[in-house]
Amino acid sequence: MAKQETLSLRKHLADLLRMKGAHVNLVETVADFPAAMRGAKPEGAPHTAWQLLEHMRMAQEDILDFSRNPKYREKKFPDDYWPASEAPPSEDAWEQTIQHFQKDLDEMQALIADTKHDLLSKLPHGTGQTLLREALLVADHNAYHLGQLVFLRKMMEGRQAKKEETAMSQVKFPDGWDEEKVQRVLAHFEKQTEENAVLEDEAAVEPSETVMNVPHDLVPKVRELIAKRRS
Ligand code: NI
Repeated sequence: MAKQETLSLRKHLADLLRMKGAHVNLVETVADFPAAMRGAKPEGAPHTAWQLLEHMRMAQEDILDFSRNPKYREKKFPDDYWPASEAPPSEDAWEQTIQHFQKDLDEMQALIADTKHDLLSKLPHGTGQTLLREALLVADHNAYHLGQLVFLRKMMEGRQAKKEETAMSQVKFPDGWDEEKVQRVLAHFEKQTEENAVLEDEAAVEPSETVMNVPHDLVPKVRELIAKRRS
């Protein structure tokens, strides 16, 4: 291939690896991934977000190793490609995986950009694979699992919102009351000035009655008098 052609191919590969263009990139998707959702596996989902993220890191690291290490040793599937636990062992682990992933991606890109490496010749320690094939494999694998991560997050956030909505609508009202009536009463009292409130309280007092302040210890006596008078 003419030099100019490989430069442009190398540039396309770099963009593909960076997930520029059609996709959101990994950091955007996982940097603020809600911590409580990182180890959660909602019904129907094959993996947790942590499993997908770690799997992406492990697979990329493996492909990078194969692409540049003449002493490459084949890994065991699935143990060397999937994490042991569904949830990250710590908050730090999530962050470290993102950083590790970024570093390996940078190194893969550097490998592709370096014109000392031929993109199309067979890797000496492989069985026919080329650097071009390995770069495409990384980009394809990352794009596939990144799509799963985005979907998983949207699904969990959707379910969370639905749960909160249901919880709100399940507030129990006493007989004759509903959300609308509560709102009307609240609005009424908020509008009232203090003066109006006093007038309204007084309106509940019968013309033949008087409201007065009575010391606490006299209350039983007063009640007795009222009871006597009524009987
Ligand atoms: Ni995979």
